[in-house]
Amino acid sequence: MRKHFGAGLVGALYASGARLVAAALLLFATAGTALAQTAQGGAAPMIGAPQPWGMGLQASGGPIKDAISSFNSLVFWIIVAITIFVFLLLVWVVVKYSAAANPKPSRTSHNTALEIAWTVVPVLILLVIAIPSFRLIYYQDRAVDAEFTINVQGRQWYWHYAYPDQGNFTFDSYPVQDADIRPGQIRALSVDNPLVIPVGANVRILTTGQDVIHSFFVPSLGVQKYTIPGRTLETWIRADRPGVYYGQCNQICGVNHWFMPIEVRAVPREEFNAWAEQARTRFAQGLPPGPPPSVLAERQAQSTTIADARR
Ligand SMILES: [Cu+2]
Repeated sequence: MRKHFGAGLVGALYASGARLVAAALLLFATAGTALAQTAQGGAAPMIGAPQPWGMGLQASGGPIKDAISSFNSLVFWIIVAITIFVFLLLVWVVVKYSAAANPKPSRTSHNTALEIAWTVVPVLILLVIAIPSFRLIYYQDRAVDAEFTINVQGRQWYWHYAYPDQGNFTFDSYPVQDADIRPGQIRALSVDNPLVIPVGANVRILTTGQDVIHSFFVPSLGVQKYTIPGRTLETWIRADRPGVYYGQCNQICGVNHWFMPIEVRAVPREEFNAWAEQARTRFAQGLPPGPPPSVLAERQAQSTTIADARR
């Protein structure tokens, strides 16, 4: 009976210890990548995009992502501390309570103080995680002092954007086809009509879906919001550095799901005003609500060909 108890305990500790050491190694590697990304930051326009072999979070282009990154660091260091603690505990148990070192195990079956501690300490750790976590959720939830609003509508399979405060022009956004990619553009992320915002402005984003659930996701700006038919959800973005921030619909929404990359260009105020002025004229006629079925069929055929070529 006593023997079983000891073997079970050591076995369980060993299994969780091995898992945690593996997790710790992965997390150290992640932290290294994040530090390297921070070191690369400079005055040049930022490119918020995935990188080959990137393991950490994407670099931050604004305050929401800053908050996400710092919350991520908090949880990371808590995990590191727990991992080290469990590992040391494991070593201590193995060395001190092996059959050779401890031939006559104690008959202790419980220890009230210890049991209170291992209940209360995890609760405290969870509180330390939960409080900033909820704060972050509410921070992302509503735009405070938003300068203007952009309506984002997910459609099968493209994005439809509207700028109600700049003359209510609307436009559609499609990915640049592989054959048309120019230097500086990124395959499957660059689009024909990017979303343009002024640097430093709080921009309210209202999302809705036309057909199925899509998701507006731009990691470097720390935004992800579902676009749900019949519902309007709110969130906001702010880019503190000029640059190009890429994202995608990250809700599997149908066969042409990949047709929904997002490109956000954060530009100086004057440039934004000039763009809005020009966009008002350019999109004044109002684009048709979506491409005609023939174009859709053609695009679907193209994407199938591309998918075949990749196989
Ligand atoms: Cu989608």
